[in-house]
Amino acid sequence: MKVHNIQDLQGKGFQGKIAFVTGVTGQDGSHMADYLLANTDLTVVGGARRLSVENHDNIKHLMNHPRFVLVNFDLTDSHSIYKLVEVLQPDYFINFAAQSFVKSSWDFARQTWETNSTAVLDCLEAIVRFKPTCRFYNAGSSEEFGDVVKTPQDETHPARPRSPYGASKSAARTIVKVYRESYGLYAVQGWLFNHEGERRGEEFVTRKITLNVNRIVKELASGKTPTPLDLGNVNAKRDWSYSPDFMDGVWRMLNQDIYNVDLAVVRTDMMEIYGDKYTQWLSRKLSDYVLASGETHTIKEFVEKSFRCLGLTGSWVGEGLNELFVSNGMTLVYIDQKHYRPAEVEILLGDSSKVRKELGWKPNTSFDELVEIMVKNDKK
Ligand code: F7E
Repeated sequence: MKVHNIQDLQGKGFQGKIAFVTGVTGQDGSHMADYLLANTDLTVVGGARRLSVENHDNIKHLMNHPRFVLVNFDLTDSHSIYKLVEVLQPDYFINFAAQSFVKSSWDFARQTWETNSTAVLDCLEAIVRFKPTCRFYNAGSSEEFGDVVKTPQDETHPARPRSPYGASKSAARTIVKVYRESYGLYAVQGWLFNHEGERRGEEFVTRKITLNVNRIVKELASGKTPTPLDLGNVNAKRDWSYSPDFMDGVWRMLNQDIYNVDLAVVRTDMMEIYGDKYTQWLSRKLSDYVLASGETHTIKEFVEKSFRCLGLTGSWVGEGLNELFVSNGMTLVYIDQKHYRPAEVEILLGDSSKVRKELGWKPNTSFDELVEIMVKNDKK
């Protein structure tokens, strides 16, 4: 795939409006690019870090798309962000690049902070300086709720992060709000509960399970004693959705029917054009929204359902670190302490009624369908 440098984009004369999507080779960035190319006539410029070994699997189908452009971009280099916004003049800046693996955020706390918080500040500053009308979306997370004080969690839940990752996303939310209110930017940050799919990284628990369940069933079918899967806290509960369903929610957040008046003067010309509708916009400000399925399941349930998709049933025996998932007298899953985190978010369950009511968003894929999609994909 042809990868451009930022300077190559100068004077390119793209047709129509432009969306810049960071982290485009990742799960969410690639699904966002797919969504925009299918549902809008925007030119989509995808930003990805330059690596000596390319990792373009999630976007290889876009290689010859006439409205897709790939550019070398590094979120941790503020010069790269400034240059990009100045040269490209995007209409939308959608930030999905992140250090997104919670467990690693204890080992790489500074890198997590710089990528997930400081870089967001740099994006906002670049927009203020070079394209203040650009609409900005930052990927927020249910990990910001952390040590939850009520269930389900909605937009009013306080920030109580439990990891450097959660703290970094929470700090980013604060700076997005500050820039929105200080400069009248159209800048939002959703709270995205867990969202998975066939493009999910292999270190996340869902993909780890669907890959290993397939391996184990294959080993059993060939008469081998399977090497069991090692997991951590299987009693944690998560609200899982299908990543492509969330892209529609993100796009709706970027197109809220409002006029951001925090600092703006009430304009009589807008009043004349839009009448009552304008007055309604004035009373409704730009919002951050929760995206969630509204169901919560344990890791154990994900394991059971995955095996069941391939026709295998089993049961959990033992407790704590000695807990096992067994089938026909064979151990298929065991617990390894090394996967436990220094602090865990025990339960996440999202209440997304606000986005459903105000922006008309809803998920289309059930938990059972999600597990089936992932297991079947890994079977291939
Ligand atoms: O863990 C438990 C683990 O790593 C889910 C990211 O997208 O969603 C994701 O963060 C749960 C945790 O995702 C293993 O302790 C047990 O309770 O798949 P995960 P996450 O940490 O929930 C949020 C919303 C984000 O924003 C993040 O970017 O599963 N668990 N055993 C395990 N987790 C992993 N990874 N590996 C295990 O062996």
